[in-house]
Amino acid sequence: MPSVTDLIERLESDAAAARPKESTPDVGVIMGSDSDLDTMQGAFDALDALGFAEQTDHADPPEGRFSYESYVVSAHRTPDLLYAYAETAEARGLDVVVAGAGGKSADLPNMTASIAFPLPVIGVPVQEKSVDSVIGMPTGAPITAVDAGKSYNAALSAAQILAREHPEVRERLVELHDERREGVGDVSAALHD
Ligand code: RP5
Repeated sequence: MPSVTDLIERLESDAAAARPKESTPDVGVIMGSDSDLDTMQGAFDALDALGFAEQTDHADPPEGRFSYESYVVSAHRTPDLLYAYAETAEARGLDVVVAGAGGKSADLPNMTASIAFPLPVIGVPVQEKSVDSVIGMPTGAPITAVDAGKSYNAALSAAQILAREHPEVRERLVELHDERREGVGDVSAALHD
């Protein structure tokens, strides 16, 4: 299992490698603790539904054009990892980061947005009590945020950013949207059966 120092070294060497965009992850999903995983699972579900592959080793990218990576990065337990993650995010090829944290000091999304600026960061408050922390950024330090727990929507928003440049992501987003729309019709029809 890699240590925090190993992870930092890997992030830095991936940034220095300047790999072609087709082989780097497009979306980064990070969370403050493994206890956030149940809430952040929605982000993975949305990215999977959109056809993004999980990339675990940047030197060995998965099949398919679009991928995401995931890390647990604690703003308080591993501030050095947070700094390395956010500072290398753009150079490692990411287009957008989805960052979730909970508790009253949910600093990970905000600090990631500050350090990775101008890369867009979408914050997910993991619980109700973390909403104020995640949306409470000062003027000039932007973050986009979803409501507490809405990591699925955060990943869709990340894909919407990518869709501006990639028609295939746009197409899949629209398909998924239509599937959900038809699902509402099916539920209504079932009421009358
Ligand atoms: C935050 O503290 C994490 O994002 C998590 O939501 C919360 C509690 O973390 P654990 O004590 O469960 O690791 O930083």
